[in-house]
Amino acid sequence: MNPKNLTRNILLGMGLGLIVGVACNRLGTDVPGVTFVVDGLFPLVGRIFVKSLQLLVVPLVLFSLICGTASLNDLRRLGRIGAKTVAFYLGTTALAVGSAIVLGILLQPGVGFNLSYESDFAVRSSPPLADVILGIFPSNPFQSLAEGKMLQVIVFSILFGIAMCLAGEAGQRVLRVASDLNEVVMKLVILLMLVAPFGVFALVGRTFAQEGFTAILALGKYFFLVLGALVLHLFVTYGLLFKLGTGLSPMRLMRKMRKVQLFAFSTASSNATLPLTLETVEHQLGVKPSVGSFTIPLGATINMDGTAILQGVATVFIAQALQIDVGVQGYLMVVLMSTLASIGTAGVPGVGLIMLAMVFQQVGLPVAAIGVIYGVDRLLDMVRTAVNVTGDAVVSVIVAKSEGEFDQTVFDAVDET
Ligand code: DAS
Repeated sequence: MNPKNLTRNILLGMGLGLIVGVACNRLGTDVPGVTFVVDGLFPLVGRIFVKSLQLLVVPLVLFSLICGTASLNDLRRLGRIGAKTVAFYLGTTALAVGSAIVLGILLQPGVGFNLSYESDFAVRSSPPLADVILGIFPSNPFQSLAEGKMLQVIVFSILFGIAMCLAGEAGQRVLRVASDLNEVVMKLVILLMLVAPFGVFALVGRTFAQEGFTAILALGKYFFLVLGALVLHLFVTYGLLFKLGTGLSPMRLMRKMRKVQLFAFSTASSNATLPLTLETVEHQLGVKPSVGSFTIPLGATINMDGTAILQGVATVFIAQALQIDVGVQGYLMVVLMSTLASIGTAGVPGVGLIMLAMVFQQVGLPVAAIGVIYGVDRLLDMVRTAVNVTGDAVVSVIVAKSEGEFDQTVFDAVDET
């Protein structure tokens, strides 16, 4: 499968999904066939597609991270790469939520919004922060793998890779097997991309069939402020960070990341997009597996700048709509909570609202008020997931280049369309 066509095919799937979805929304369920498409075809094809992607995530992270850690063969270097990566991830997340709060305070999206939140919105109980941090450490690696607990899989893979470095010839034999397995799993990713356009068609179609455009109009200021903040972070913050951090062209990065962003937009899941993000970062951006195999899985789990922007704007919006003065201390708590909450939550659809519940609980805002913004969240989730995966790629290139684990000829190669 030629990756050159992937972007075009995904765009085609998205475009068709948009047209059919809006048509179904306009026609309504009285028209024969609309119910079958909206409640049958779309969810079935969409779920099969996302499940098949999620199928790959655990083996891909396990083998790529074991190989990446073992190939570094230098514990000090691994520690340095880890420290740089986590610092960049948490730093950009804090910057994202902070800038979103400032924008919200300046533009006041919630002032005059007569908020009534008798909603049936029931947030799934979000784990207390201590449990989130504790949950990072696996007690049974096979259970972590079976349950797809990504941070536990990451911790286990790194520890296993380090042990392989210390195991001499035995470790080298395991490394050869793990490398071969990793190669096979990467081929599975390419195979799966063949059906991407169909999955994308169903996912986008269902979103627009269910939400249409009406919900957006009611929450216009909030919706477009989040959208604006996401676009600013994507092109200004990441553009500046990438240029200053690598001296390379941010536009070339964006062009090469386009299909990953479209994929993330369609699936609204960083985890589901992980196989494509890893393949693109290593084979088109020039990041060596020794770094990419670590930064990308970690980023899909702990780096969610787009989601942090939602936390910032939503907190200001709801506080303004309820005439509640959160205060400077309260907003600083929002920055801290949003940054820490992103550590323990996997990159799956809707996780942003679960994290928002954690933030609201911490700053004393009524969690039920989240129900007001629930109606337009799916579309915003799609956009912020595209921002999340772009942030992972930006930091990966910066860290790889700073460690000499970067192949500029790959980055400079002709852009895949
Ligand atoms: N859908 C999440 C992700 O996969 C982002 C979010 O819910 O905010 O990154």
